[in-house]
Amino acid sequence: WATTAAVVGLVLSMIAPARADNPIVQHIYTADPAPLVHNGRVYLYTGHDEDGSTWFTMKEWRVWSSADMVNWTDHGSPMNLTTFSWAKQDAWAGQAIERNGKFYWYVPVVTKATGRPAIGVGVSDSPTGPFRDAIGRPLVENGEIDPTVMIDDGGQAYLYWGNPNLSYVRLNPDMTSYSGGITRIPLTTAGFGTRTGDPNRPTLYEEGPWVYKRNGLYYNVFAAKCCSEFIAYSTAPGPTGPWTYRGTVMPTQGSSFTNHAGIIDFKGSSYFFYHNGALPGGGGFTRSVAVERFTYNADGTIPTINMTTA
Ligand code: FUB
Repeated sequence: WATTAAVVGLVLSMIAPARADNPIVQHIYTADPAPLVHNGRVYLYTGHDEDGSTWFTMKEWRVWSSADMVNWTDHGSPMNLTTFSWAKQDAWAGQAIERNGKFYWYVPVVTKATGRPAIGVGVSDSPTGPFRDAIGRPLVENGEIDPTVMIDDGGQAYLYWGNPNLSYVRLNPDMTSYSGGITRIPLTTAGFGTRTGDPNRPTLYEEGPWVYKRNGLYYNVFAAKCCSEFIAYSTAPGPTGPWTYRGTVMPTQGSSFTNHAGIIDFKGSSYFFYHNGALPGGGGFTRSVAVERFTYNADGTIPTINMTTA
């Protein structure tokens, strides 16, 4: 099915924008959504699960865009493992951001040198690429995954990441280097909820942080408690905490044992991106990106959001 669908999807993408229902992309498997609003469009950065995968078989990242959250344009794969000469495998979950007309895409990959994950950064003059390796080496080498990036009001940029820890650095204005050391955020139960049954992981925090600021409040939305992940969140008065656990955003649903969040405001609405196993043949290693529109509660808390397809 997937091969036939891929051909149909490719033809469709050449003659018309892709269609609108969940999953957003219906001709290939996609994972780890990272939306970016720029110049009246949403650019959606994803991973690509290969057909028939029985593990996370991911060699490239993909870009899609939309002006209306209904019709999506396929921009192909402007960055893959060969973009980073030092990368060996695992094109996993990243996030892109714009600064001074350039687009920086932070991604985790396993390195040839260490066999462990590191975080690289691609750069492009366009949100749709092509992206090149910005510095020719890993930006952060600490064996962890899932970077998320945010530029605070004063212009200070922060790069966060992590599984099993949660860490950050202060990026320099060039977005490709950082000052000071790596700070590890204390994973307290007050900050990240209480997990039972795993003495090595006392809090719910698992991976996939998505950090942003909205109406003066800092949000950290993350994948909780592998391995039937749900999406939970914490808030803080500042970009470095202290974090307070706020509860579940999206309960465990569907056939993917991971989930991964991305949140934006766009043209007057708020959108929650995630992934599941909703396509035929879908599951934990053949995932699909989807989106739900939602409304924040009056106090800024996030309501429970359910998958419309799972
Ligand atoms: O897609 C590979 C990994 O699965 C990601 O890095 C995690 O966030 C989880 O979604």
